Amino acid sequence: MEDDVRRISRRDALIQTGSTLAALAFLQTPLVAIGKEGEKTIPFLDQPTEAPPPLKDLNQLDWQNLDSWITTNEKFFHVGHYGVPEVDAAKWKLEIGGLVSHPQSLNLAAIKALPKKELVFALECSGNGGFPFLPGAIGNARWTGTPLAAVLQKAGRKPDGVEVVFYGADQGEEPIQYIGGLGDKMGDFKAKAPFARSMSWAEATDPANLLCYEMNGKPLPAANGFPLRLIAPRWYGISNVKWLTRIEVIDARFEGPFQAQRYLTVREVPGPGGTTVWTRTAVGRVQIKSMPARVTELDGKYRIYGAAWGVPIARVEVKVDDGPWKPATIDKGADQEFAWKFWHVDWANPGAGEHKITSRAIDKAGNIQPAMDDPRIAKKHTYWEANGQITRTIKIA
Ligand SMILES: Nc1nc2c(c(=O)[nH]1)N[C@H]1C(S)=C(S)[C@@H](COP(=O)(O)O)O[C@H]1N2
Ligand SMILES: [Mo]
Repeated sequence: MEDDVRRISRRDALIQTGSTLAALAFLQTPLVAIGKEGEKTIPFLDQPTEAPPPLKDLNQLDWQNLDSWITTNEKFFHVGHYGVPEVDAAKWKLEIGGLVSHPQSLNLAAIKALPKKELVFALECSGNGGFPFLPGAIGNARWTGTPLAAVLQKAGRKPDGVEVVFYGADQGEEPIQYIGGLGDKMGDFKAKAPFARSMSWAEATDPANLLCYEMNGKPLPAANGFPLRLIAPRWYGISNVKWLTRIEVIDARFEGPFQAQRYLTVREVPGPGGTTVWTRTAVGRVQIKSMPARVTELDGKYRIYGAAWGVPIARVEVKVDDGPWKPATIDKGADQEFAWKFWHVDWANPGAGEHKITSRAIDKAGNIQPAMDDPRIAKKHTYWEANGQITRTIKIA
C-alpha cells in the first residue's frame, strides 16, 4: 500500500512539474500528491469546530494537510452506530438466504477464492458537511473484493424476491414507534437488532458493487468492517454495510431504522395545485460535490487545490469573491470512475485582505453542483446530503 501511494505521487510529480530535474527533487517527498515542494499552506479562517463527544472519534480527514490522493488506512475516517463488533474470522460466515433458490454459506476463504476486483472509491458519509464540525467524513481508498452480483445470481432470486437486505454483526436498540391509519398509537417500545440497510435487487446486482475484504492492499481494519463489507460506490457511506453477516432477499421494501427513520432527507418542494409538499426520501445515492481543500503560496504565486467526487465529474470551476467562474485543472483521478478527483487553479495577484473561495463541480451530464441558495439545498430541512457549493474564507497578508 505504501508502494501504491508512492507510485501515484511519482506520476503526479512528473505531471505537475514537467521538468525531470524538478521531478527528481520531488521524489524525496513521496507522500505529497497535492502541493509542490516548498509551497506554504495559508490556513483558512473557517476551521472545523469541535465535534460533540459521540462524534469525536471519527478520525476525520484533515483537509488542510491533505497530502495523498489515496487516504491511508490509518487516516481513514470511521463511523459505527453501535461501536465496533468483535468478529472471530475463523468462525465467521456470510449467509445468503430468504427468497433465493440456493441459500449460500460462505467463509472468508471461499469468498477470497472468487474472482477478484479492485476499485478506488471516495467513500463519503451522507452527514459530511452537514455541520461545521463535520467536514472530513470522507476518504479515498483502493478496495478489493469480489463482485456481489455474481454471488447473488448464484443464490438465484425467487420470483417474488425484490429487495436485498444487508445485515452487519453490530447490534443496537432502536425505538419502534408506529401509528395506525387513524393516527392511533400502535407501538412504542425498544428492540435490539443488527444494523441493516437494503437495496432493490437491480441496485444490489449493479456490477460496481463489491463484497470487499481488503482496503489499500491490507485486510479491512476492524473499524472499517473486518472481515467483509459491502462497497457500493454509487452510494453514500450508510449503504456500505460493514461487518457483513447475512444477506436476505425479501418480498417488500425494507423500512428499517437506518433506511426509513434515522437517515431521511426532508425537503420542502412545490406540490400539486400550488401546495407545498414536505418530501421524505431515504438517503441513498452519492451526489455531485467539490471542496476547496488548500491554498498555497510559493514565491508570491498562489494556488488553490481541491477535490471533487460523487458522480462522474467532467469539470470543476472556482470563483474568488464575486468574480467569474474559472476552470480548474484536474490533476488526478480522471481515469477512475468512483475515485475523487484532485484539481487546482492558479490564483494570480490576490489583493491583501479577506477573500471567499467557492468551487463547483459539473458532471458529465452537465449538472452543476447546487449553490447554497438553490432550493434543493435551501429548502432541505435535514443535515444529510449536504452537497451544496462550499465557500471558504482566507486572509491574504
Ligand atoms: N454494520 C454497519 N455498517 C455501517 C455503519 C454502521 O454503523 N454499521 N455505518 C455506516 C456509515 S453511516 C458510514 S458513513 C460508513 C463509514 O465507513 P467507514 O467506517 O469505513 O469509514 O459505514 C457505514 N456502514
Ligand atoms: Mo454515515
